[in-house]
Amino acid sequence: MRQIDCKFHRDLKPTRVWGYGSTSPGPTFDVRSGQGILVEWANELPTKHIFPIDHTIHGAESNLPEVRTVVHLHGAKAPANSDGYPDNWYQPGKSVVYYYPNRQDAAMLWYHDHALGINRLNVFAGLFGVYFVRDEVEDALNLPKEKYEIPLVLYDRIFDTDGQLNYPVSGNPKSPWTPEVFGDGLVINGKIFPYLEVEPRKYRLRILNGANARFFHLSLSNGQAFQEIGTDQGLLPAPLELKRLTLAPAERADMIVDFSGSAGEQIILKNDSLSAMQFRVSRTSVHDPSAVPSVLRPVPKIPESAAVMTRTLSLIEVQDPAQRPVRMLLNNAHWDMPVTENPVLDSVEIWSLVNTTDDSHPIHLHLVRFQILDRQSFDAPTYLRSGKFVGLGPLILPDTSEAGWKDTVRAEPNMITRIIIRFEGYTGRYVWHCHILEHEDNEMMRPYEVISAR
Ligand SMILES: [Cu+2]
Repeated sequence: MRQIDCKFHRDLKPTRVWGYGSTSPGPTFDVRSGQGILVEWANELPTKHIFPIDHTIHGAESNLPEVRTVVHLHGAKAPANSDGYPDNWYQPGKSVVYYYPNRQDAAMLWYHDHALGINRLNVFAGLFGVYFVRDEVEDALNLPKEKYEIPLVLYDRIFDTDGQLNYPVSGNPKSPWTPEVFGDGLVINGKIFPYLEVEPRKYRLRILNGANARFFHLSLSNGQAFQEIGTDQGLLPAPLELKRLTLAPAERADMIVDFSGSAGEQIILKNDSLSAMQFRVSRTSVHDPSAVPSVLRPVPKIPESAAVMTRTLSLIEVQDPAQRPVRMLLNNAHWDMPVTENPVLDSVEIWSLVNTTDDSHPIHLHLVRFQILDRQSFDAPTYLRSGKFVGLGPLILPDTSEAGWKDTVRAEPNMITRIIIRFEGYTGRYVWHCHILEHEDNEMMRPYEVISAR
């Protein structure tokens, strides 16, 4: 991890960012399922942070070093001591070696900072990158590959007139935390409004929402559909046609776009009505040997009857007398309170995420993959007052694009969202949290512990 200068746009001065190695996003890992790797994560950052720190936030007190980092590989089935536990941060001049066994299905994972209380600032500074796991099932599909497979990391930033990153503050110098950060500059792979020269054929786009808080709603300017072939934790059972893709922070989508009917055209990837990037399709027709098979990878449903435990977990926003958010909580508990979620290794549980707030919160569990069961509206005021659950309306099945293995789920406002999880892999202390980083840093994160059966 180093402080570096990057050009986000031809017309912007170089911007000071933090990257892994000499880039942000950092280098892209490409590993094989079943072949473990060791990574030494060295913190060579300066000792002064580039953004204002809120010392009133738990874990970011003024007696702690300003610059602290710890790397989490999002979506990895990794041992607890290599998972980047938020308290296991270290200072510039130090490094750790982490072991990633990669004993999991082909998927797009991503690594990013996870230091307690300043994670939103470290990621905003640029500490994130992409990590692909490959396997034989994926190989056999003959999907577009190599230069026809493009990782797209989307995020938003605020730039000042000098081209430097600006992380907004609350206006209270003693407590600069703000509840969500939305940038006016949309960035893809470190560039503002980039273009990509493509051939008139199929491409595989591996899209990651790497933003602190923004949800993306993506479409193509010519009205063409994408074929979605995978989500967070790998391939869907079958390709899915969709014209608009919603991605919450930390969610991934594996998309096929066929440019074969668009030779000589320019197509814009749009976020709502704004332009994100441009594809410039060349005129000369090409031979495209790649395929999108109608059957991809079975995703066997975990039956609800397999669950040995159902946990009801509430999502709470704490407000000040002027109804401004002060912090967010999971089950009314703070980060440093005793562990309350302690699933047994290899057991199945249902987690009911009861969102009493007016925001959608992308909830992420470390270590595991899960399936979304359903959602239902409920009467949140009654629930908050009396703890009584009054359902309003029918059970809503997940979107078809949420049908695969997930590690991040949108807990929609005033809804209960149920997920089913098998706690496979390792015992030990992990975390679950909201992936809106401003929420995560301000108490919307809890430890959980996988315990052994004996
Ligand atoms: Cu949240």
